[in-house]
Amino acid sequence: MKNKKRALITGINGQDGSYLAEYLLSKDYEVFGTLKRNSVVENQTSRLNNIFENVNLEYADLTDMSSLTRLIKQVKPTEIYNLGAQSHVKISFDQPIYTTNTIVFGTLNLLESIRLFDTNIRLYQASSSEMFGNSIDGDGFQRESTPMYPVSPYGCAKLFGYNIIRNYRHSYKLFLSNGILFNHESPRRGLNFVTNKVVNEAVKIKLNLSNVLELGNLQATRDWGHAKDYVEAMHLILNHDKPDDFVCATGVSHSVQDLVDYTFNKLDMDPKSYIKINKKYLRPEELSHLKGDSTKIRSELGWKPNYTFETMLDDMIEARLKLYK
Ligand code: NAP
Ligand code: G4F
Repeated sequence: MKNKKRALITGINGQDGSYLAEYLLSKDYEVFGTLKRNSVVENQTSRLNNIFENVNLEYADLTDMSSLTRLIKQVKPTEIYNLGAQSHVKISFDQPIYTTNTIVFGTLNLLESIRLFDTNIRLYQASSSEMFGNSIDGDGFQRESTPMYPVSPYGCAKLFGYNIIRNYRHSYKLFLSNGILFNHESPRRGLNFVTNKVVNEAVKIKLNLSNVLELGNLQATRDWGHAKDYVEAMHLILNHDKPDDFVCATGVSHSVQDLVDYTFNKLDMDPKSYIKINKKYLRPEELSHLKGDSTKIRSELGWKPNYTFETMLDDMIEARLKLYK
């Protein structure tokens, strides 16, 4: 009998970690994942409710290399997906050192563990479109070749992660790949990211549970896709015949105002009566526009998204309505 592939996912209880775990189980993987110690254990694994009995959860922290080497020796993974991070851009301005520790030293701790203990492991690195900052090619897109000038502590840390992956790949001939993923959302998105914040508050207003939605910059645009589509890209990237870096995006961009308008209109409401701008949601430096060209992953790996901006939001609105009703 053929041995099952073993995947270790850092940040398995996050949005992407939970969808990726489901996807890999459907592909007959044995799935292991890291949990960070938290004083409140209730709800920590709520995104894993569907598969809780089928995954192996282990305490570890990306900032603690000993916990990672212990896991690598114990689990003997064939693939590692490094999804763990302090992933909120605005919070990275409030906690720049912690954010940097989780991303920069987290990635290095994993790389050193692989280099020292098992050089056959393949590693996927969760790189981000936030690394581009406000750099845009002449045709309005960002792609693999676009220069990267990040505008947040989170983006700067992710750029280090991206570069050190490439450096270790070339220096030590390891199978290390970056997915440069544009924003992706789902009903499991944290409520302090703008899509699920808008959806959640709009649904509450609809049900008379709230009467105001406070937001920051409505003009910023993002290339929003569905997390379910993006975890499939992660798996394709790591199962390619060579390690490489890929942009993953829908190629369609919308403003935060478009997001608000679509969500409120879907619920038969006029957003103008409820939206209030609160400066506390503005960032010290804003990344204004993101729109990704994912020609490379589409042509080389056959990836394409199934969800559009609208069907992604429909899924999120439906899930929230179901929850409150
Ligand atoms: P998420 O929901 O915030 O999940 C992040 C995960 O990382 C959580 O499980 C979190 O655990 C864990 N984590 C945080 N600090 C850690 C540490 N010190 N050690 C170990 N684990 C730690 O983020 P996501 O949306 O799933 O994103 C997954 C990855 O992709 C992140 O690296 C993110 O930066 C990157 N990314 C996301 C997007 C996007 O649009 N979603 C786009 C590009 C790149 P707790 O919940 O217990 O804190
Ligand atoms: O939903 P956001 O917080 O996502 P952001 O900053 O684009 O970061 C996400 O995508 C990155 C990929 O590009 C990931 F790497 C990162 O981990 C994360 O998943 O904000 C989106 C936009 C921003 O322009 C922000 O200024 O929405 C604007 N916005 C307006 N009002 C708001 C709000 N964002 C949040 N979170 N909350 C607001 O009230």
